[in-house]
Amino acid sequence: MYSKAKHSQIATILKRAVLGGQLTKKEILSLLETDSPKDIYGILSAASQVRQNQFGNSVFLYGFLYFSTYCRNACRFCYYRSPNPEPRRYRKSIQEVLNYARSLEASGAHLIDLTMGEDPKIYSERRYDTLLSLVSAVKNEIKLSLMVSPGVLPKSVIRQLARIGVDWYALYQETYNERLFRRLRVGQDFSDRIRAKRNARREGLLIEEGILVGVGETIVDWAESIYSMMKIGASQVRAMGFVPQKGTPMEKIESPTLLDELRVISVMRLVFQNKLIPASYDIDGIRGLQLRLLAGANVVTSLIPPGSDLMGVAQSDLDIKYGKRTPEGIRPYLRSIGMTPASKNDYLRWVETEKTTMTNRLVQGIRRPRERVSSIFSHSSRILSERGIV
Ligand code: SAM
Ligand code: MD0
Ligand code: SF4
Repeated sequence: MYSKAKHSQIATILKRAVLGGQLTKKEILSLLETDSPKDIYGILSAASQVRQNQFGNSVFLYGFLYFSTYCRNACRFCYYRSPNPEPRRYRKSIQEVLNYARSLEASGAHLIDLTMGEDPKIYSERRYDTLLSLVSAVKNEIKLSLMVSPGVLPKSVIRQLARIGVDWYALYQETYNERLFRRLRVGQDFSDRIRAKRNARREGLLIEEGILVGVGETIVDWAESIYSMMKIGASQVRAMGFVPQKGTPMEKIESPTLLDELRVISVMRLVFQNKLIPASYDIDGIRGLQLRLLAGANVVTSLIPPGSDLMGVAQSDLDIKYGKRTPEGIRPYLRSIGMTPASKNDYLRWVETEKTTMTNRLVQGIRRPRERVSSIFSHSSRILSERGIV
């Protein structure tokens, strides 16, 4: 039976969250656990209000360049797992990637997410030169923020990415339940994946963390994961509803309900008040954006250059051919739901402020030799002045 006491406890948590208060792990769990429609509605509204307070109606737009669809891994949920004969495998050249990146820049993206599978060709190189030269080439030519989503890289390569001037390292744990992790990411090491993110943080990169919803996790796992993503210092956090993929062992598993994904997104917004939360085009296409944004998301991700032969991840070919899945293509839709794309400077300013915040947190939280810390500082202030922000 649902008690009045429980309802008033949730109302108190929400009031505090809307005023910017921090939530404990227990409180996060209470919000996720409730199945009272009235409370769920309250949580979604509170999250919407926090998003509005922090970012207004403005939305950031991320271009997505999946430049190599080869992968040495066999994640059970993923279309691109190595044993799957279904996906079209390609590896784009630097010139091709530059053309796509120019097209995304012209279309109004704020960031370009350079993504690959753990491509065995690239992962067999001692210094990862193919990856580093591709990222450098994009950095030199494109004046947008860059995210790299390359899988688990050695520390030395992460350091090189930071030196090149990449802003973000995206690496999703999928779940902080280690047993479930091992079932999903077969043969991969839970701690190695965490360590790579810590290394990226120490090099001054921002990190994006994420969980999958609907892959056999429990509500307690959601709470643990959200709490752990906060502890690791993520600046962007996502919840991706699982989409079953042809040719994979999870082909017959159904997607979670949209409400489940929205519940996780909304609690993320209450916890990560001023951080970024994506609504991915890759899950439900354009129609899926509105509710995710209302639940607290403030970034639309997985926008792909018009007419390209690049692929998405969970929706590998949805809306790509006719250029609907582009920053330009979704602008009228965003306006129709009362949202507007942010300016380029708004985004760059957010990133640089966040870098300073995260660097300060690192300096306060970890005792490190002086030189390392000061090199992070000088790196961050150099970028700010290069971009004309300070
Ligand atoms: N290979 C790199 C890696 O795994 O970190 C980068 C690829 S990243 C784009 C792949 C992410 O997409 C996964 O971490 C997962 O969160 C998400 N994803 C993959 N398959 C999915 C599916 N079937 N449904 C929903 N999300 C999926
Ligand atoms: C997305 N398809 O944003 C992309 C991808 C990788 N950093 C992101 C999962 O939904
Ligand atoms: Fe490879 Fe990434 Fe897919 Fe796993 S999620 S199979 S690492 S592309």
